[in-house]
Amino acid sequence: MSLLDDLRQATIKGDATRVVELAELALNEGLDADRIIRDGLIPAMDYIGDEFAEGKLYVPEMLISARAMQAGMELVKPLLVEGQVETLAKVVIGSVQGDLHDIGKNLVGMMLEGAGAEIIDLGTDVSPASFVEAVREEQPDFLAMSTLLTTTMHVMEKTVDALAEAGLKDSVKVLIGGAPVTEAYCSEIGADGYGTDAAAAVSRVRELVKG
Ligand code: B1M
Repeated sequence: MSLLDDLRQATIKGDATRVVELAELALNEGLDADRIIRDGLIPAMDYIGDEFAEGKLYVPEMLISARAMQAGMELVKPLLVEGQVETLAKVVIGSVQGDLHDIGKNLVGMMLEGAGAEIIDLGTDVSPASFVEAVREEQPDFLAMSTLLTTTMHVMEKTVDALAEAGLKDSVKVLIGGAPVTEAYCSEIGADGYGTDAAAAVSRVRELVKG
């Protein structure tokens, strides 16, 4: 088995110590952080999600694997965020109200930080009112919202509406993403940009900054 296969297996088993060891080994062997995340950690989460959907494992196992993935991401984070001098944009980011998933949101935040953005992370379960408050206080260039649940997607629309009601919609660009989100949904709710994954989110921010 390759190192990345071992990393996938350790993440699936939720063995955070082994995940960190293997990620370190992979870095020492010259694999870059992006490859470790893309070909090691994310496929493990996809596998866990499929097994959960088929009723073969349950929330506690998902949580343990997620913690192992987070441990791996913490290790590679410095490599994703190093080396930027100029600030690309100021970004307020969070997972929407009702959604506790944060791995994808964290990854988007890290990649944006790596591209030179200043990140203000509001965490998970962020209400429209809290997003609006943060936009008013921080005056960011972007408001980035993540959700993985079909049941919480509508909060993105509510947040866009709340921004408009507060007279702040034109002062900030709204970027959305997460598994159930689509380009069509982005247009439908009046958001400014959509990213399929963290790399796409960075590209979208760069495009929107250029105008
Ligand atoms: Co949950 N969960 N979960 N879960 N979980 C999913 C999302 C699910 C698809 C699993 C499944 O059924 N196959 C399913 C959602 C189904 C649906 O709505 N259609 C699901 C469910 C049902 C639930 C619960 C309801 C289960 C329950 O309690 N019965 C519950 C909800 C809790 C809540 O939020 N209120 C729940 C709980 C959990 C845990 C807490 C156990 C844990 C989360 C831990 C954590 O995040 N700290 C968890 C996990 C780990 C998952 C899976 C297995 C993995 C998610 C993940 O981290 N993926 C997931 C199945 C799956 O995704 N395959 C599943 C890796 C991550 C890097 O990818 O987050 O998709 P992702 O981010 C991607 C893109 O989406 C994109 O970029 C990232 C990659 O580069 N992206 C953006 C994300 N945000 C973006 C923002 C952007 C741009 C791109 O711009 C702003």
